[in-house]
Amino acid sequence: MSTLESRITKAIWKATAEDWLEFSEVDVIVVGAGPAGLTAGKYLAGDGLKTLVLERRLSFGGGIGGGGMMLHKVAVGSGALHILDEFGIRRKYLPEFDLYVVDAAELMAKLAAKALDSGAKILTGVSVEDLIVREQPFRVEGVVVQWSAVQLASLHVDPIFIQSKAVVDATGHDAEVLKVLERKNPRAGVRVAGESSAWAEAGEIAVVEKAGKVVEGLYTTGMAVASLYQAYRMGPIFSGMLLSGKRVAQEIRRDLKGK
Ligand code: 48H
Repeated sequence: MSTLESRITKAIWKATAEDWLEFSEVDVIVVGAGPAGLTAGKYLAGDGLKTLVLERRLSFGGGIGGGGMMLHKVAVGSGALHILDEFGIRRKYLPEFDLYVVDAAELMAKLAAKALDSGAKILTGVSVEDLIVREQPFRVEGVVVQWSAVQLASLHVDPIFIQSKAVVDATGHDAEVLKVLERKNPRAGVRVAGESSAWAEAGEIAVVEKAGKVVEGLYTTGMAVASLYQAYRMGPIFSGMLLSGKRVAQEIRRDLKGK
């Protein structure tokens, strides 16, 4: 019998390889495990779409964990209460402000847990650095990925590929995937305008209304929407992020499943 040490190594290699073989071709890749990406992941997987969430960091939650200026609560408007219910997230209503507040830790943990329970696969420590594209018509057919650690070490290591029917830019303020599209594929005609200053009500509405398809095969949700369309920022209120994630999932379901 092999030693425990060698069995640990073999078990990890085998199960990891099985996952990468299974998830090297999926229906939807969500780039970024922040509030918008995790919400999208939950609804996409719940709709029966094979969904892979790729996250650069070794944790999920994106900007949730920082709360509002490091305070451990974030605000949520009443329009997203049904999503909090679907994820089992507790909240407190403050009538004097007509706002709900949730614990940042609970929001992060339960968004991720529900996405996983719905069947989404979340891989952390993986960065999306480029897109797979085709022409006539121009379309996106997957992503190019690298270990985040390799990027951080500035090592010259060639990345590998993951094929998908849809890619979602849920990378937040930086809109990293959309910027790759803009920089490397000018024929796609997409310009990332950069977000506007703060106007919470207008920003909350825009990130939901404008979430969706950007070019064939590429969609966006969350703060990346604000960056793309120069919409206003809203600060630490997360209803728009949750609703935006749900909205993009609905559009992808319609496009891929016809309903
Ligand atoms: C893999 C990547 C890559 C990459 C980034 O920033 P996020 O929380 O994004 P959203 O849109 O879900 O939520 C935005 C919200 O947190 C926020 O900042 C708000 C509401 N601001 C308002 C205001 O006024 O400031 O999450 C994005 C995630 C992060 O975890 C990144 O690490 C990850 O995406 N990520 N993952 N490959 N190339 N780029």
